[in-house]
Amino acid sequence: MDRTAQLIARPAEYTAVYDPTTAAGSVHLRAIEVLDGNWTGTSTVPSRGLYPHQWSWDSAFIAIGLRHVSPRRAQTELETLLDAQWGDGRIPHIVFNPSVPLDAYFPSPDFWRSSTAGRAAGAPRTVQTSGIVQPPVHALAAWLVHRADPGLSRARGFLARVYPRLAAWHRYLLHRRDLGGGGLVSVVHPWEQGMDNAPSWDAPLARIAPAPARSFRRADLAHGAPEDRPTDLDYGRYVRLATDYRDGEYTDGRASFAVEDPAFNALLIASEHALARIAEELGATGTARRARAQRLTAALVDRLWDPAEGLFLCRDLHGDGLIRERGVSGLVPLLLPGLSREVVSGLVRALRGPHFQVGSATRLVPSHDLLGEAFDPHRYWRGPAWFNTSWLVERGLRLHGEGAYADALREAVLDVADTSNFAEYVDPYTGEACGATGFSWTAALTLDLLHDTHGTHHVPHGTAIARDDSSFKGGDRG
Ligand code: 9WN
Repeated sequence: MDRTAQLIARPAEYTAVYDPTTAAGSVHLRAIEVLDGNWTGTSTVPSRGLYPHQWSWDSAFIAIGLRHVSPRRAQTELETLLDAQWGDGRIPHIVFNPSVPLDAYFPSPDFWRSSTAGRAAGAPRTVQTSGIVQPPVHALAAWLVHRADPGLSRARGFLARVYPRLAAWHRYLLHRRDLGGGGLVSVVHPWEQGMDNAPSWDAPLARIAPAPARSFRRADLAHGAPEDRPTDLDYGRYVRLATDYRDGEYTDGRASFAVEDPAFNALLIASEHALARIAEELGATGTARRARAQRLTAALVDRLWDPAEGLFLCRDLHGDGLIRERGVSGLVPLLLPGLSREVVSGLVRALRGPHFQVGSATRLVPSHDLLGEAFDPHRYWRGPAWFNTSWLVERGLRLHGEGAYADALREAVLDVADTSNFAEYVDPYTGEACGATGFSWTAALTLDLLHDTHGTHHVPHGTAIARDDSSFKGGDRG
């Protein structure tokens, strides 16, 4: 749908389906209220204050939850994002809302200058975006959104319209971002991987000369405690990397920061499997895509698996190979089918072992090694637990037959989302809220877990459009 059509679309189409009398005060209803409050009419902001635009991987997670209460809105969420896709196939990490003041978020559109600096790469003329990307969760989200209401999806030609765009997105990543030549995709900025200040970036970032502090003004500190956010030095380096990329007209292949990350690549593989299903639904064959997903899985294990750790690690293309920091990113590949028994049991051991302590001392999956020097239970991606990563790990546990562990993690996610008021992230030991509350992907993934056909929680009668798809493992969450 084009932007004008979206703006004039009848709001009733986007109404969440629930029964407030049955569900008053419930976590389910409150999660829907968060998403309603963050909905702009064409997409959902991650958080009204801190992140007032549309973010790429946030929108994919949001659509995965929204599909249970408004499949139409979930489709629109993804369509709005895809309308901002660049000609070279990249999906930008932020799509800016022109009615939000420039100083509400940094870096703002006048920093990225997408429509001029990105012209050669095919940036859209009418909408302003950033020039970097985020993890490719979108094809997985599109497939799950389709499954929530196949009738509506077919009637609107949803998959037929998004498929070529998603295919171009994967092509961009596989052709322009295989900077190491080993088949995997590299990120060229920590914001691309989505776990901005993870300790894994410390070594590759240390080589980057920070932009002077006086050359930019952070907006995030107006909304969050400085000790829960990245440091000024981190920001100086983020700004330097983004400035250099922009000044090179967003041309790939020259980056001074280039890292192969396990979560980013695992999400690409999961999305490639989803694209195979989408192709089949559209009457084509998914064989080539499935074969590619298998090749990528082999490359992931070959390049990033550390058998001694029982964990995937990041690879620094300009440094000494594997970065020896244990992060949640290294656990995310558990969501993939086609892993050897050795890899699966290594990951489950790592999850429950001393470095992450899931099932014992921690409530959700910490973002970083509890025993690592850099661990900090409150500072953003250096220790706190985030709901999207726990959701991905829960999915992996279930896929690999670890139903009891998956159930326990699911229960914990639902409980902490509720008590933290849908926090952006939490102290992994106590579940204490950090960052923003009323955070969209926390609310959305809560809704998704509430609709899990395998778990013990059930949404109240009449509160949702639950769909079962018994044709593949994982019910409607497959
Ligand atoms: C930079 C929106 C985004 C998430 C990221 C999270 C944070 C942005 C920021 O917020 O990053 O993209 O300003 O810190 O790290 O994962 O997509 O929720």
